[in-house]
Parts: sequence; structure tokens; C-alpha cells
Amino acid sequence: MRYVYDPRHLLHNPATEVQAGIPIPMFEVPERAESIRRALEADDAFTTSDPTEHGTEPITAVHDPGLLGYLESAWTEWRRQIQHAPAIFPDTVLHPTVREGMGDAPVTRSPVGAVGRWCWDTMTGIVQGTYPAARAAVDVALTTADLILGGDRLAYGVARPPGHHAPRGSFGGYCYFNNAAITAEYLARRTGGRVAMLDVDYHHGNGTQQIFYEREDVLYASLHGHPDRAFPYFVGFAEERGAGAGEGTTLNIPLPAGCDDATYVAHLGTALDAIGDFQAEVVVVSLGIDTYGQDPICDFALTTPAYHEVGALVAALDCPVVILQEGGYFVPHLGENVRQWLRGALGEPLDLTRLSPCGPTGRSG
Ligand code: SP5
Ligand code: ZN
Repeated sequence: MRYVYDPRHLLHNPATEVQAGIPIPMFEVPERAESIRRALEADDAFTTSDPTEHGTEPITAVHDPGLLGYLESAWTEWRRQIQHAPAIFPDTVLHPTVREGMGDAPVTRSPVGAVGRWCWDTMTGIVQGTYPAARAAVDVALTTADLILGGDRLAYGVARPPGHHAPRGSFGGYCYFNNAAITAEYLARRTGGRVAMLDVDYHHGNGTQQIFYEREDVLYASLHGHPDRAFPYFVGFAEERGAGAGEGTTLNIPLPAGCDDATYVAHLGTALDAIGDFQAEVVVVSLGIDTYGQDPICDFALTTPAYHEVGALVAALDCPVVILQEGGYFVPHLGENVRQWLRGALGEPLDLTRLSPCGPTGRSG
């Protein structure tokens, strides 16, 4: 299997995030993608490819051009006016009720106001290298799609920063551009056919769902921690099934805390049946490994053999598959779990010999 990797992801390295008021070391760290790269480099079943530049047109095909413009200039504007802060975070978010009944807010000249206009959480900081890294992640994703358009049946992209939480007009959830949604739209246009998206990240891909909610030609199916307890809290309920022409093309499967391998695979069958019935030209997988039992911020109980099995079950759809990285924060096993998922898809045997035992969180800091 070919996979696409770009070292520019290293430029995106905010030191902290704020979870429920508490500043903590960032979970979405550069070492995540390095762990994946090393695991795939060490396995002859995988060969690396460099991304090619795809420009901004595929981005604005799904995102508000204002979001692209904001992210492009955010660091420069912040530094011009706010010299001391190491990363950009909002302190005031444009909650929909603030201007209820008063029309759109005027464009702000304040950099703190601007980030609150485009960002909806306190965990998705911007540093100097965020924009080039986020653009590189989109190019990684689209180059992975190009491998499929060129005839590969399976291809994987080490997309970092991740993307599935970014809706059309904002960013959050460690995500800036929605790599998977941009890729699905690109594939829909190139093939002229239907695209199925399978989101197996622990978190619901609210951004992807929002972008395609009214689309009949793009199916979005997600298994995730129930929003009653899990980020992003406000989206991802089973009752959300699409709207308008897209009625029935959204499938949410919220799952309880402690979800184990057997429970997960049983529910995956529901999503795969829907994808099979949809008769897509291509499947785009948002691959999160934060369903792992040892993940530090999630509450599922999956083990490494489950990733191998899920990869095999997705490949059994017998449809070309673009696999893009999303979350997964237990860094010591991240690369190995991704490798096993991809080996399952390839029909290679499960190989647990490279999983080393390690401490309870795997965090050094
Ligand atoms: C791509 C992706 O996986 N983004 C996830 C963003 C979630 N950010 C953390 C949400 C808050 C979780 N709080 C749980 C506390 C457990 N100790
Ligand atoms: Zn996640």
C-alpha cells in the first residue's frame, strides 16, 4: 500500500490546549504522525509518497473562503497587535444568540475578536506553522485520493492536523481544514459518482456531517462516543439523518463508555451495510485510533486486534478506499495500531510482536 506523508506537519506544534478551563499540554502532538511514519517505514507492505500541491480551489469547494483567508493571515495579524501570546486562542466566541435578531456581525479589526469569529473551542490553537501544516495536510489527503484515481485500491494519508471537526465556516476540535470532506468533494467531482464516508474516530465528525448534511451523493456514517457525554456534545445523535435531498444519507451510531471490540464490530456492521447499499464509487475513511483502550482522553476499550479486523471488514466492501488519519492520542501504540488497521485492509496477518508494554498514559510531560 502506498501512503502519503509530509514533514511540514511538524510546523504545527501548539504547546497547550484548554480543556474545561484547565490549560494542559496539547494532546494532538507532532510525535503522533512521526510514530505512524516510523511504523509504516519499518514494514515492507508500505511505500511512502510525497504530496503534490493542489492549491486552494479544493478547499473553498467545501469551506467558506473567509475561513481560508482568516487562517492564512491569522498569525501575522496576531503578532502585529498581540506580541506576548505564544498561540492564538479565542476569549470571546460568536455564540449564535449574541446577535440574535440583529443580523450578521460586522467584520472585526481585533485579532482576538477575529479568532472568536472563526473558532468554536479552546483546544485548537494557532501558531506560526499552523497554516502551512494545515495546507500540507490537505495536499496529503488529496494526493492520497489521486493514488486511488490512478488505480490503487487502497491508499493512506498521514493527515495532520486532523480535519473532521471543521465545518464549512469554522474550525475547532484540533482541526482547521476538513481533510476528509475536501477529499470526498474532490472525489465526487472527479468520478461524477457517489462517495461514502466512514468515520471511525472516537469523536463524531461534526464538521463532515455539516458539510454534507443536505447532499444525496455523499453518505456520512459515524461510530462515536455518545454526544451526551463526549465532545463535540451538540452533534452526532442518532436522530440526525440528513436533510432535504440528503435525507437518509447521514448515519450516526453513538456508543456507550467502555465499548469493547465485539460491541464495536457489531455496530460497524450496521455502518458497512449502509455503505454497501449506497453503491459508492469510493469510500473515504476518517481513521481515528482514539477508540483505543489506553487513549488518554476517550473512554472506549478497543484493542489492537480490533483495528486489524476493522481494516479487513472495510476492505471487504470491495470498493476503493482512501484512508485519512484523524485522532488517536496514545502515542506509544499509535503507529502500530494504524499499521495493523492497514495490514488488515491488505489481507496481511495480525502481527502483535512490535507492541511494547508501556506506562499508563504514554505521555512524557
Ligand atoms: C480529531 C480529534 O480527535 N479531535 C478531538 C478533540 C477533542 N478535544 C478534547 C475534548 C475534551 C475531552 N475531555 C475529556 C476529559 C477526559 N479526561
Ligand atoms: Zn477524535
